[in-house]
Amino acid sequence: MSLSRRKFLKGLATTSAVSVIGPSLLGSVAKAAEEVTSPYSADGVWKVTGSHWGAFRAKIYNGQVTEVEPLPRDKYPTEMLKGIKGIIYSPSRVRYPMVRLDWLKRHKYSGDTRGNNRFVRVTWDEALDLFYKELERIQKDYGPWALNAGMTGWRQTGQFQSCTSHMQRAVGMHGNFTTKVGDYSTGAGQTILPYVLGSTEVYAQGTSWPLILENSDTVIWWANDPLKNTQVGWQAETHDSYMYYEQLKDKVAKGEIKVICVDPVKSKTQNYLQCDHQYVNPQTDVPFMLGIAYTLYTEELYDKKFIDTYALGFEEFIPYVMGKSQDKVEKTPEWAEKICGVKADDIRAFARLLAKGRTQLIFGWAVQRQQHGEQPYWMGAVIATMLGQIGLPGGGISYSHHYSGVGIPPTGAAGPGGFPRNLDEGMKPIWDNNDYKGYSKTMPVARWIDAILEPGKEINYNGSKVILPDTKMLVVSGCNPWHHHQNRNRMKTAFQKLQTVVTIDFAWTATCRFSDIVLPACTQYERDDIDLYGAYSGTGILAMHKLVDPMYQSRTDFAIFTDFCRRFNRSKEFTRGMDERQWIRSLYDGCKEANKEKAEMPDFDTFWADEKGWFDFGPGENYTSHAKFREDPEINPLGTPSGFIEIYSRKIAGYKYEHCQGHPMWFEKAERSHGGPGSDKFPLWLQSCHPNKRLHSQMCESDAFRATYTVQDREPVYMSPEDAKARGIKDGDLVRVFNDRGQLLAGAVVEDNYPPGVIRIYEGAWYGPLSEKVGAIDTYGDPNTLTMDIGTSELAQATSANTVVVNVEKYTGEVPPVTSFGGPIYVS
Ligand SMILES: Nc1nc2c(c(=O)[nH]1)N[C@H]1C(S)=C(S)[C@@H](COP(=O)(O)OP(=O)(O)OC[C@H]3O[C@@H](n4cnc5c(=O)[nH]c(N)nc54)[C@H](O)[C@@H]3O)O[C@H]1N2
Ligand SMILES: Nc1nc2c(c(=O)[nH]1)N[C@H]1C(S)=C(S)[C@@H](COP(=O)(O)OP(=O)(O)OC[C@H]3O[C@@H](n4cnc5c(=O)[nH]c(N)nc54)[C@H](O)[C@@H]3O)O[C@H]1N2
Ligand SMILES: [Mo]
Repeated sequence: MSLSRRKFLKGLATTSAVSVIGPSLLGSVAKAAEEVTSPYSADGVWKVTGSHWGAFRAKIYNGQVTEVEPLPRDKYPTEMLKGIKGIIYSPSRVRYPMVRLDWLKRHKYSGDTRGNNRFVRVTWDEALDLFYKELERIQKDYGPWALNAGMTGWRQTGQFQSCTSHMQRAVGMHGNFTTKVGDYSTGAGQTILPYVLGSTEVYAQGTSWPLILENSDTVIWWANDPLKNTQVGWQAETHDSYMYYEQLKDKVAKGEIKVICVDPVKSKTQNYLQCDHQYVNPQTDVPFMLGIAYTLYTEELYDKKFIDTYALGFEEFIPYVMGKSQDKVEKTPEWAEKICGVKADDIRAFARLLAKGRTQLIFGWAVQRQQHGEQPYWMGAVIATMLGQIGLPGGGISYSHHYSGVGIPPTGAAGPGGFPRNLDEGMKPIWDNNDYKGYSKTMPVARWIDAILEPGKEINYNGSKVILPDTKMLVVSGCNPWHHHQNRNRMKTAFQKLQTVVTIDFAWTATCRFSDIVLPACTQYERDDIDLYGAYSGTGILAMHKLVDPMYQSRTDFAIFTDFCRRFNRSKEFTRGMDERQWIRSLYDGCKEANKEKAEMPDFDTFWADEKGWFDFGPGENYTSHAKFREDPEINPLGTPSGFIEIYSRKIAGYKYEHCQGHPMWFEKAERSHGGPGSDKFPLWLQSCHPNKRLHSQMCESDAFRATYTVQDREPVYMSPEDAKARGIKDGDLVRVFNDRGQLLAGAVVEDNYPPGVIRIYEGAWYGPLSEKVGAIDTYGDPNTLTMDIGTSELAQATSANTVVVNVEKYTGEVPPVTSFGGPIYVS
């Protein structure tokens, strides 16, 4: 289709939208006049709602959100609230049910052109019928093993409108499907730590900030950027952590607490706290830590009594450190220096400092999102065990303080339940078939592309075998795999093999582009809901008021799947006979009942009508991690096989894996900068951290807000002055970033925060391929165009997104337009 035709059709879409707004405009003016009861303003209605970015109130005037501001309760709101309006009114909204042209014409044989973004608008009934027929065909011709509806992600907040649950319950009422274990966030960490500390740790409550501020002499932020990462939360974020960061900054300035950020990059947190920075070469934290362990051991700075009482396996581990086992290499600081780039004397000084006073170690998650990501986490636990402070306030180890308000004293209040993901007891799917033909029903989260490319392949996973299922069809809701998964060109090859892909979203992401049927959901700002205010703090219960009506032809996920279930007579079972308001009310009532000992929550109607917008559970109480275990390890054992901290795991050793053995070890990476494998050809390490001004790919579609950080309309690539100069690149230049897996255009931002050999492109940048062909350049700057798609090890098989090297050059070719935004090409 020619560009002019596309423009013409887009023009039509706008005109019809205007004509729809026309008459209703009058209505909403009249309505607005009646509804002006709010003390906040006389010329519009203010409503409270929530989001991953926090709770806020929005002004609605003439049926449009005109202003967004944080709740007065939120003393440290994130700048990202400025991007909210742009999500609702994004030109990249999914407006109508759409079906890919070639799929309509050639059906399951049309995979070769998947991604060409040419779509036909259909009615809701047509789209849902096609979707239903495809599920029928897949269950009939193949079986549950051929359907993957198991992916999850950062769906918007709200306990009732949890879109992935709506999709999985509805699709599950029709038939069974394959799904995943683990997640991209902490796949390696949550798999290794139960063997070592007895729980996943990564999602555990952490020692409360007041205790850390009072008791710690030293705080180590290890691979961690909380100033950046606690701007968002899994549930509406209170941002109370920032009050404690402020106090920490104050104590750093007064010399009362020493804070060190261990990171190749000077992070936002380090810049804010004005604290010490310990540079380490990327992906080499384990050698650094082995050098620390060597020092603690040889200088007898470790806590023998603690190890004897609380841990097992030190005897098996120490010979490795001393060069008496395995590789016969002594892990001296001099040995470590050559790999991790930290001077041997500095390693010794670091170790001595850790042992000197009360030390709180706090790990972030990016360091386990790399090949052998299990090892730095295990090794961190070993160091903490040697220091002997686990279970003390302000001491020991945490793997979660950068996440969702962990460390704010929790109230212990129960949040509202959610819409059920699974079938109710006794319900059976229409296709009641559990025969997976020998394929595994679940697979490690990041191995689903392997399954498409190599069906039937047997892989090791956490002590068992997984046989990758032969996937023919995908259903995607509440996640964006064409942002979250690694290696785009490999994904393209895999997607050509798929017969049908169905996506439900409100934003026309790259996942929509690579789908066959796309259904328009509405945003959370177009529906009612309730949420816990503060995921880990349990600060309150938040009313999420619908701000505006669903735009275009979008619907709530609940409405979409209620209608969908009508196709096979299951809509009553799906909804349990309740409408949206009844569901929200019942979740609220359940929450009120669960908290009755704790607080007197008002009835639902009072709660919903309250202008304040949320119910307050009051202040929380301080909590210390692992304190009970320390108090009495016999009565309160850890969840490890022995009940003790396992420095050596007999169970893991028994798996006989090459890349995860009986105790933590250093393994060289498949790709590593600073002299590591691949660096002769591609000398720069690409880290794809979590964005400072987005939640993954969410809000990238918010045009005006995106413009506050793009460079020549592209995603920024941050790099050191040295690397830029060596390549003749200046701040603001358009550059090409590439390796053997792919290439992308990005805009150079030159910053002192980056050391030579390290560049950053934030994950979640919308993939914008110049064409659907394998190898086509990405016009916007999605780092997963370049990343490697391999498992961390046989243990966790998690993502290794941060194991990748690349090169950068100034771009001098013809500049293509950015193709990521603006939705599909409409074809009639
Ligand atoms: N290179 C690299 N890759 C990474 C990471 C990394 O560090 N580096 N990090 C990984 C991590 S930790 C994570 S958690 C993942 C995140 O990966 P995802 O969770 O897949 O990322 P999001 O961008 O949050 O995608 C959510 C999608 O759901 C849609 N959505 C939201 N709410 C609703 C709703 O109510 N209804 C419907 N129908 N759709 C909705 C949004 O529009 C969006 O397209 O990315 C992973 N990928
Ligand atoms: N603003 C914002 N906040 C978020 C999110 C978001 O998308 N936006 N996503 C949320 C989600 S889903 C998750 S999983 C968490 C992610 O939380 P994390 O995974 O902890 O966060 P990242 O931003 O990827 O990386 C944190 C730091 O790790 C450092 N780092 C990377 N590799 C190494 C290494 O090899 N060694 C050392 N020492 N340091 C290293 C980086 O330089 C960076 O400063 O964040 C959550 N918070
Ligand atoms: Mo994550």
